[in-house]
Amino acid sequence: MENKKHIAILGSTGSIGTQALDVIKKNDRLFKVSVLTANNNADLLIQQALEFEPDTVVIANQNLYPKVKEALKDTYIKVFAGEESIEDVVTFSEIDIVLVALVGFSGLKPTISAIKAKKVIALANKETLVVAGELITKLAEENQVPILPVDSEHSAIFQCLQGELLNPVKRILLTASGGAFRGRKKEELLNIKPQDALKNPNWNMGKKVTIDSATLMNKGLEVIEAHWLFGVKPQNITPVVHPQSIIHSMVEFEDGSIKAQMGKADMRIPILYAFSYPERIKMPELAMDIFSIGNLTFEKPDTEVFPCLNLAFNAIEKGGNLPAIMNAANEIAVQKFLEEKIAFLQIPEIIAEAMNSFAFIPKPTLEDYFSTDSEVRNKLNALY
Ligand code: MN3
Repeated sequence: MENKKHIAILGSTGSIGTQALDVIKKNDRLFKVSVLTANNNADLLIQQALEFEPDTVVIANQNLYPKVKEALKDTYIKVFAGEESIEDVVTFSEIDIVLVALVGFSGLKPTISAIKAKKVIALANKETLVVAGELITKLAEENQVPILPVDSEHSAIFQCLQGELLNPVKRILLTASGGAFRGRKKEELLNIKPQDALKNPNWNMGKKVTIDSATLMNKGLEVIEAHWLFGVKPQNITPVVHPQSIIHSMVEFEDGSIKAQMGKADMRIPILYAFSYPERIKMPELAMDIFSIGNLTFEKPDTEVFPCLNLAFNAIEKGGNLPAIMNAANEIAVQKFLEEKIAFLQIPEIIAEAMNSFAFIPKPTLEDYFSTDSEVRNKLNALY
């Protein structure tokens, strides 16, 4: 009877994590939660653990261990603490799929560990591929582990590519909502506050990715992500602003055909597809009424007002540790903007400055990625 897929959710209290739990709850004859991990939100982790009864939970913040341990003392749930524990628990034999829904660079080490343990990776953490895409894709190939994209655009591309194994891709049309400030002029962005930037018109997402959407860095990170996931050259990846967020991306083939994947702007669709792949599972609330959609429109991104997109193209074209420099600078700049220590328009300036000033390493090792990341963080944290 027991042939449910066992799922480890890294980052279960975040936006993707909670939506993944909703998918599992509504399809509990197919999926079972095996591991839950959280950084600081002990209360929600405890609540999720009591509801979903995983084998194991990890609280990354060690100070919160006693609280979680005490709350789960009458259960069989194993409780661990510390970031290193996440790397261990993803290797447990009962796990089939590891959903990496951690924020930022912190997703890298657990992803490497899960790939080495030959787990199917459902990847919601784009920064892992941005920083170390070459290393991760090579490692996944060596271990014959599939990386199933959970980012909505990449899930769309992945779906468009089904059945097209032998057909070369002419280009990827990567759609973008345009973020909170689409159509604005630079002068209008001078006094932006975090709460203005945190309003994405279509998607309900975490803070980091919502700010990244507003600067268009999210699309830049996704160009790099698509390059590594699908082996398409950056010059053949074209960002398209599609404000309705109904088409989640497109693939253009040599014969002039363009395939698109459409659906509600609901992250549970790519989450469900990654969990059920290659099958499709019924989930009635995800259905979209095609007659309720008005026009679908497409425009070119404004790279003058939003320079982050070009920074990302530069980073991936030069390669080496430059995407890692860009990513670390972006993570710090976004955090400083959220803390109201810098202005919105300083975000791309800080990233560009970091990309020009830190030492370029053409062929980085894994250690180089970590040292680049911490050097950039330390320097920028000291400056701002
Ligand atoms: Mn996306």
